[in-house]
Amino acid sequence: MARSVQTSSNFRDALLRHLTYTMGKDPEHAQPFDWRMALSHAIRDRIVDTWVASTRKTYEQDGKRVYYLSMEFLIGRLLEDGIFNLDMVEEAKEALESFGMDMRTILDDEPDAALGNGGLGRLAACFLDSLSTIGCPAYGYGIRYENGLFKQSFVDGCQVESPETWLQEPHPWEFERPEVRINIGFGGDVHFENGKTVWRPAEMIQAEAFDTPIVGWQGRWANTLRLWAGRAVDPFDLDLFNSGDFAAASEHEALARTISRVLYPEDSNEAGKELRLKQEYFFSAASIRDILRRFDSQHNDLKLLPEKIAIQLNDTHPAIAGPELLRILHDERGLSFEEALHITHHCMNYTNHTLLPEALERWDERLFGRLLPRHLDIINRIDDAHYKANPHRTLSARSDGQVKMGELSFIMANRVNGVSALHTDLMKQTVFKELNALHPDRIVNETNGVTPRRWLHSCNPALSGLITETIGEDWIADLEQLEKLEPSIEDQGWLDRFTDVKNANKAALCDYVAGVHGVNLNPEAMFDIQIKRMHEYKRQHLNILETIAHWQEIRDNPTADWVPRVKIFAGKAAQGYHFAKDIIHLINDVAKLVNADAATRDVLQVIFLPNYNVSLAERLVPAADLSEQISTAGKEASGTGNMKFALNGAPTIGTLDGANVEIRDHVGKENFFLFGMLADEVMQRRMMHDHAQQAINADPRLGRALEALRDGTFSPEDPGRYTHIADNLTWSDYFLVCSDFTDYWRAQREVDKAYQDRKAWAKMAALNTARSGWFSSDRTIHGYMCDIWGAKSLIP
Ligand code: DL6
Repeated sequence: MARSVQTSSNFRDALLRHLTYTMGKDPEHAQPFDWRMALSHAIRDRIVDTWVASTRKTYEQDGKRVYYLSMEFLIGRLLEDGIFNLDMVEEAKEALESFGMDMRTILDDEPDAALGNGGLGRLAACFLDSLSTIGCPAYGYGIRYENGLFKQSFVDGCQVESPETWLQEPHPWEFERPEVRINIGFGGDVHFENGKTVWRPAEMIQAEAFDTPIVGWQGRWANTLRLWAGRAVDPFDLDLFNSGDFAAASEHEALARTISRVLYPEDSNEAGKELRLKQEYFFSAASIRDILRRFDSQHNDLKLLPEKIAIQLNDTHPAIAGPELLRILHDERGLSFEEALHITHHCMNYTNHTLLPEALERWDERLFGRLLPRHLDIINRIDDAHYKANPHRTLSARSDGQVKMGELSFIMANRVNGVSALHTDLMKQTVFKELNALHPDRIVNETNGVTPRRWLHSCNPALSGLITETIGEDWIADLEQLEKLEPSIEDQGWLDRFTDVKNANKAALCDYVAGVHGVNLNPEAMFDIQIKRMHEYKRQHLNILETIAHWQEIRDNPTADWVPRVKIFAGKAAQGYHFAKDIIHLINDVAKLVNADAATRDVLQVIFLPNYNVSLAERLVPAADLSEQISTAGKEASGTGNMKFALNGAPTIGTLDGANVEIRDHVGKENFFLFGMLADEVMQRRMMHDHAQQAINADPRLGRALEALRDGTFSPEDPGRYTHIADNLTWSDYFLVCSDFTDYWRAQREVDKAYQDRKAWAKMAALNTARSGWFSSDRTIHGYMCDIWGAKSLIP
């Protein structure tokens, strides 16, 4: 006790010191921003102590280091995460309160680091947390996007994009490393000189490192996230400036900075495509140089590389890292091509995150050759070597005038993994069928997971508290201990407390929505939530179509015993994906009409919350009653939102797709609302030319809902607005919305029925929590360490 008072007063001093000397403010006049910065610095100091000790230990022990290369790290806010991981919630709160400040207000002042699109980027962030918690020496490498993913707002129900400005204020978590600047070349030509191949790039951009420490649970270990920013080699042309051409004088700097300006620039035009490829090479090449520099500081035999480093390619975006490492080993370090290939192969591993053909990267070889001429030669030689060993031309990484990054990654990698059991099986049967036949041991499965620190302990403190009170706190770093909750679930008193937590979380969400968006949600209703990127395969349109049919049915019979529901959506559509943007518009139009309908609004509300990001998910996940995971079977590689909801006590309504399959196996089929075709049935159904019309003819509810899209019910001011959506679903319907509609409707009515028995529902929800322990990213990372990297924890 005495120690905690002591620590607490030390922390108060540290907070005041940073407010005074780092921020230069008197507590009397300090603003929430100043307090946030002071608190961040005080917390950061503690993290840095761990960070320095971890780095020192990594050098001393010279264990294997893991390098996670990812175009995205969707880390969100870091202050709350740091406070929770250091177990300093009470100290921080007390210290702030002693100055009359409210911790929630301070935490909410932090902008989200929106350095990712969705699941792939958030997975990378969960992995960083788990790597540090486990104590595996690791570095995340990515891009320090100045503007990240766009900010989404709605004007008349339509998505409008504007730049995200998370770096407008000082970012307290990063350390600029001006001494780590690496020149990255583009274009130019390749020469053969004095028996050596030399690439002379035409353009150079400098990559400057910014480091963020990532601390694990209880501050026992901290790894580094190193993000690269684009800088000009010659930032300023004094001659041009003196001649009066001020804009041209700084042009180099402006152009160099565009490389790290936004995530996934619009690539529907040539300039956008080129910038994207440049981004990929920029961060991959800088990372490889940095990895080699660190290796060289401790070793002088390149043959040791595979023993000392493991590189993980998060999707194909960093695939060029393979040819780059090979190029340096061969062209610059003098190894034979075969030896360089052998070493590179044993360092590289590749995670596939999608089977969608349009998401598998392919580059026009003219563009590729123009930007990376030497790499194109090297890819040809990799292909030749692979062909020599396995004479099958179809497996080529370069064919039909394209460079195929999926095939290249597979050929280069020692291990290739899928992200759920079903996805890994489908990968073997489809995209990598022939390559898998040639290399049958290369593909392994590592089902995704989520960090329990952020996705339960910190985002749902009331549930975390109840769990800790019931089974102790070891579950936070050993999530499978949640199964110890099962006996308590039989106790009605405990179950009532579980339900009270959920109700309080729902009430908090209602307050937030009312305060920020001016909409009053019914806290007594079932909160039915679908939050994820907007995509046809995720089928937000199936959800809204069922909502329309449900609304029509309530209007037919308004006095029946309807189970009140609030349908909540959130998600961004890619800027050029017009159909997905039209679905957002439709949901907003449906919300407008339904929420204003006096006959139905007590039992049905619809809301689309703008600007979905990590912080919004942290509010929504603990408040959910029902989790919508309704993708066309075979299309969602894994999903991770599905795991967050189950962990926080929201049963799933879902298809047998991605990790839903494993979630259902774990939570029990009686605690999961299954519907829809299976992946192989989907393939068969698509062969029927009239699958959609057959489904429409068989289900009058579906026909009526589609008719409401056609007759302008939801857009009287522009009656034709949604005709194309109805037509698409009637005449094409690639994602089989119509074919799955009837079964989805059935499953939704089963949900209604189950929700009416509130005790049984509470039990189902609590069992979802108790049985979701396997979905911790700690379990996933242990899998990678053991099956793929051969890396060890350095925490004793
Ligand atoms: O593995 C993380 C995450 C999966 O959970 C999602 O199912 C999957 O869609 C996503 N993949 C991507 C890649 N591109 N696409 N589409 O984001 O990865």
